[in-house]
Amino acid sequence: MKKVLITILVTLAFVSAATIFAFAGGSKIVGFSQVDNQNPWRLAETESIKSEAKKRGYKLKYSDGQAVQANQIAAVRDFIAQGVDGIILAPKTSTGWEPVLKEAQEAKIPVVLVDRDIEAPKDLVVTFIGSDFVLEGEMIAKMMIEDLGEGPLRVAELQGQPGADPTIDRKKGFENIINKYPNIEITMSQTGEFNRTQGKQVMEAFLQAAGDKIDVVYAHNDDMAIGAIQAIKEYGKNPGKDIYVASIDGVRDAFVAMKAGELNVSVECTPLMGPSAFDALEAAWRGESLPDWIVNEDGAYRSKDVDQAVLDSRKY
Ligand code: GYE
Repeated sequence: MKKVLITILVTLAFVSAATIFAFAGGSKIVGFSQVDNQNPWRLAETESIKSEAKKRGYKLKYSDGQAVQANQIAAVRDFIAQGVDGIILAPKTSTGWEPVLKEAQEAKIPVVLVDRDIEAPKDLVVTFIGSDFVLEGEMIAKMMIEDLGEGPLRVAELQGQPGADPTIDRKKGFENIINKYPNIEITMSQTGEFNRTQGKQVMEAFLQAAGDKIDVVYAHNDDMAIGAIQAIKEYGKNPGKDIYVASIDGVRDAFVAMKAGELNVSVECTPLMGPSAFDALEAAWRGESLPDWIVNEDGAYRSKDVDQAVLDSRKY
């Protein structure tokens, strides 16, 4: 009798555990198309989405687009063909997504955009989760002016990947502010593709062309700034002192560089998208609608504010 009772109880426990698991997402499959993994920011985002999928019991199909939009479109098509329950997309560029998003919509697969927005009808996606890049560019320009004054300042700009939403808007935001100051000028501007190696190469070329005529480096992300810092050192100048260096993301390496006085400012842009991305998909599965844009709030840091305790508190 006792044995029968124990068997029943054990069976019940298993059944309820399985039910809880199914509700927690055990039966759902989610596809994640990442742009690339060329810098620590992207690695942190990939990790955030992978670990959140695991935590919530979803099976994640992951694709690295290797910085090629066509690869990402092919990956999304593949997710649709496999009949996934939802898609998380970190789109490289802001245009060219409409056809594949229509295919997802026809297949009734919700798509959540993370970290970069696109130009497409809003009803094609559940929401866009990301930072205000115009504001980030404005914050950089304001901090620079507070620190250095109203000029004359010659700014060398390292742009992000061409056609990407943060590249377009970080430039726009910075220009919104400096355009009010006739003596502040972007004298050189080129893409460093959001990575350290190319950031360094472009900075080397800038220094070769006009080493003594650069007052500021504005890099659209920290990783390019870190490459530029290396180039400035090799050129024989002091980054952070001879040339003011400012960038965006707030990755750990940027905090190391700020602590060393080589990077003057970094504006935060969180890559920790996992929890909010899955919250959005779950809302879509429940039939709820979300705002077009879920804005991540970001902070800003100056070199003088960064000590070991601040560095240790960073999560990415
Ligand atoms: O700043 C950069 C990354 O899209 C906000 O892309 C993101 C940017 C981020 O590769 O480091």
